[in-house]
Amino acid sequence: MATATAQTTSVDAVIVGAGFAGMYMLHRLRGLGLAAQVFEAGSGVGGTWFWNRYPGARVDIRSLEYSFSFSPELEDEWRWSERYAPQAELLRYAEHVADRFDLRRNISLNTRVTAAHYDAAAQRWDVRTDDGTTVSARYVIMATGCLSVPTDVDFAGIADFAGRIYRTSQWPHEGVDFSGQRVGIIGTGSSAIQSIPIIAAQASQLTVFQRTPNYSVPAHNGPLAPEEVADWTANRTAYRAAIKLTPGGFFNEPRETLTFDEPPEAQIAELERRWAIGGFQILGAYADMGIDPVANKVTADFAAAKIRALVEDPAVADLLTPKDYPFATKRLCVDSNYYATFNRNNVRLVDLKATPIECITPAGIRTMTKDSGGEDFSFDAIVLATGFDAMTGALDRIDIRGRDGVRLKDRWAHGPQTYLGLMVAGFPNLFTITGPGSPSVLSNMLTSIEQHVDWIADCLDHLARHQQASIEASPEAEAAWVDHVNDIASQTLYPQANSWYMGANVPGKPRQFLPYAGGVGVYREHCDGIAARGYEGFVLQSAAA
Ligand code: FAD
Ligand code: N01
Repeated sequence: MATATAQTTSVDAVIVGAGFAGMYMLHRLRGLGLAAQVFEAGSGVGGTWFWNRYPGARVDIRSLEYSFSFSPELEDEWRWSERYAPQAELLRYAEHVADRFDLRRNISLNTRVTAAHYDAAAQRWDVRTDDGTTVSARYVIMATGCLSVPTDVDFAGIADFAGRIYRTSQWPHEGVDFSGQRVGIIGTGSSAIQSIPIIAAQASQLTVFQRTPNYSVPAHNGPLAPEEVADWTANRTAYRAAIKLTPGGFFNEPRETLTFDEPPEAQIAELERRWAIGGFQILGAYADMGIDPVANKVTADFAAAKIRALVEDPAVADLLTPKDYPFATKRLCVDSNYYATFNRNNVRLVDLKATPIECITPAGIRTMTKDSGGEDFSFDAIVLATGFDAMTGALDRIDIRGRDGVRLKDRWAHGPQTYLGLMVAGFPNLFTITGPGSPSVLSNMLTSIEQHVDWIADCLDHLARHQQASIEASPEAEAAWVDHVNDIASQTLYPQANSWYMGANVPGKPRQFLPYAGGVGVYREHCDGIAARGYEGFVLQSAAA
């Protein structure tokens, strides 16, 4: 068995990324007696919660559920303060996990993996990092994150801006004080929707540049009630088991009821009830919300009425109301005071569909209209809340070459192809945690991360017990899974939105619905069944002579 120390050049497994996925993977591999080394580009663990420190950043799945379930001791000793924990607390939790399970001794921080090349004769991967290290590994596990690479936004003139530019996803660790400043924010996705109310309360002026409005539901966040904690603690085992079989990997009381099974007044009452609870409860209201456009419109109209009620200026309310895609087909946002923020007299909304950004000037942002000159805005600071090259971005940025030197990026030139979102044909012993083709970003990611890590760990254990040196998806199984993923997606309304789920936010990225929309519980059954049938659809090989 190889050993893993800072000087090691040969390990059983390299894990890329030290977010929740990479850390739990390391813990499981250690439990199997495997030597693993984690490389993390950031200077700390925690992934998403290390990088995204913008004001208002917090989870939008209940913290009790968005947390690891693999260790009862960890669950017993950790206390969440709020229903939806803020970023700083989530980062403390990630750091606690690293310390509690003594993970840091096998995590190299400030180290970016730049390449991974498969050596078919040796049945091993050669992994290279940006500090010149080369490591040979039997297995490579990509825990690189689905939302870890910001999109490249290259507004003309951006380098000439005289003020400060901040990205929500690379926020300064010391925080930013916007007091007395004129601030412009570009984007109205989840990151912007969380940060806008807080920046608005601090800044002298906030101008929000919106290209596409998003649907957002209230979080109704607050301190975690002792009775909620007591109930969770008493029933945790049953809750955790049930969560694994839900569609989204968390509880939102999903019903079988179809929208038009109920009269309009009952529909409104049900949607009101869920709006009052807050968060993703609304998604569980009707089973046909995600598949039937007419049914979906009932919820969309309900949400539009809420926006009209919350925003005093009808013209602003109208601009904030999505019109060209069904409800929740772009990632639903969960907010604290977002819509009411537009009632403040220091906040202005700019519609980029009518007046696109022409350039960034030394003083601020210039927009343009079709017929006449643009408007100049002056800012002390600009916030880019412009999103991520989701699901494939981090993998694309590593030079990954499988059998016969085939590059993963080329293999995926027309969109990612995977078997279960876990492996790619032609890339033996390379695993992707929450990869494209798995429920991933459509779910509570902690549920999906644990499921993938456990599946991979069990798979490696199986290989060891059966004296197998490699596992690889067969092209046929991969093609069938891709068909299945596409088939399920085509039965939903998701493809109707220009979303990052579809790769639509990155110019030139192939249009393909990236995650698996069949649900976490159904997906788990697929994975478990495939493993139980001797890793059906995978080719296992013993060590080469
Ligand atoms: P990440 O946390 O993204 O970690 C991946 C790590 O890999 C990063 O630290 C990155 O630096 C590192 N890395 C990438 N490439 C390389 C490389 N080449 N070399 C070395 N290191 C590399 N999900 C939910 O379920 N609920 C939520 O409420 C929720 N809120 C979110 C809020 C924000 C602001 C964002 C951005 C995402 C949110 N997500 C949420 C999704 C979130 O990404 C996951 O919940 C989860 O944290 C992902 O963990 P991970 O370990 O898979 O990836
Ligand atoms: O990114 P986004 P995000 N000019 O892609 C706009 C998770 N998350 O960081 O919609 C002008 O959603 C873009 O406009 P459009 C969650 O999964 C969760 O906010 O493409 N505008 C959009 O408005 C989420 O979905 C939480 O037309 C430009 C915005 O920028 C995912 O991370 C919090 C532009 C980007 O929105 C990503 O969220 C934060 C341009 N050139 C994140 N380019 C929770 O609440 C982009 N935009 C838990």
